Amino acid sequence: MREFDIALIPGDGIGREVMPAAEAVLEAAGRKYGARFRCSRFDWGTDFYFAGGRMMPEDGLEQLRPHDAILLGAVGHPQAPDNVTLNGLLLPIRRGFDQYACERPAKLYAGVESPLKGYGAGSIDLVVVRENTEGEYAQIGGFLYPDLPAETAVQTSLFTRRGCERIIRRAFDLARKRGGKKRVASITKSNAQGYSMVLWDRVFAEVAERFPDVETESLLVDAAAMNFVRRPDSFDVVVGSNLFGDILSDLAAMVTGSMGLAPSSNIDPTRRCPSMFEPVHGSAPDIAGKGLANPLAMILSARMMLDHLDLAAAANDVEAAVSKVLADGKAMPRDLGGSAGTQAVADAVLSALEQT
Ligand code: GGG
Repeated sequence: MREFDIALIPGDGIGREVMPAAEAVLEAAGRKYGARFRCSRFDWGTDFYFAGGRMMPEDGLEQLRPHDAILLGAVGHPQAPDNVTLNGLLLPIRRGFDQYACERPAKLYAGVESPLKGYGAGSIDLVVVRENTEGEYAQIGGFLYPDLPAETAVQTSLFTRRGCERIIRRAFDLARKRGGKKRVASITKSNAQGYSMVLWDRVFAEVAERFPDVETESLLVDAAAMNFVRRPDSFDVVVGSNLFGDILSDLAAMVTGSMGLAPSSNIDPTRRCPSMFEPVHGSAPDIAGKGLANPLAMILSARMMLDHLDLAAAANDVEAAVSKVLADGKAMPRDLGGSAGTQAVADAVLSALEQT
């Protein structure tokens, strides 16, 4: 029996509703494949912030460090500034544990309709690889003359050769591993960002030379957004900076059906620190507390965690169970045009998992 210590941070809003679905799926997959997940729950997030002024304790990273992996639900609350919730929890974990590789797959499943005409099951299948520790999220800057007419904000992006090189290399490795189109698209804006993105482009060209078997293209981020709509089926691996990757992964989620299907990993490939897995979606306060949220993005994030923990067979079964539920269409979540609530969708996945 393989044993794993998993830290659960349900967080805010629907994060708390979709987390139990992932826990139940982990338990079921573990039973089937001889793995035990010892889950410890950390009730950090905006309630913790309202009570004590911090999104997580000062020693939060030290509490998380001994775990094999972290599952996170969502962060964000209408009564708390978004920069506080993000900078108080998610970003310190990503940076503190050097989780530099954020991978966000987007796949058009059978039973799910793309808002774009003419795309069938499997025709869109891409992964956005997002740099996760620097770039536009570096939080370097400040305010000058606050609340005066001359109020000024300065924000600096940070692009290092090491940071660009390691994420771009990861994207090429992934294109080889996926064994599909073997194509990497680099997202840039070097026409306007004449330093940071010029370095990015230069490093991309250098890394590409080491992967002659992988096809490449370089797209300005605006052209990439257009082409995600115009020819989404042409993409395989798409590598971008922290901000560009974040924006394009929402677009990728929507052209493959819904944000409710979009999982995400935050990986430290050296495995020195625990990696974190979370749905791309946020806390969705408009539907929170009503049992309506689609748990599939959370379940598919747990699937990515299983894969990271070298439980590939269990991960494949979870993906097969989700595919079956979507193809059957009997327990379709509301964001995909059905009427099934969180529990009904989770139950359907569990029952499909038993049958696979
Ligand atoms: N599922 C985690 C979550 O709540 N994400 C919302 C969010 O604002 N993420 C920002 C980011 O990934 O950059």
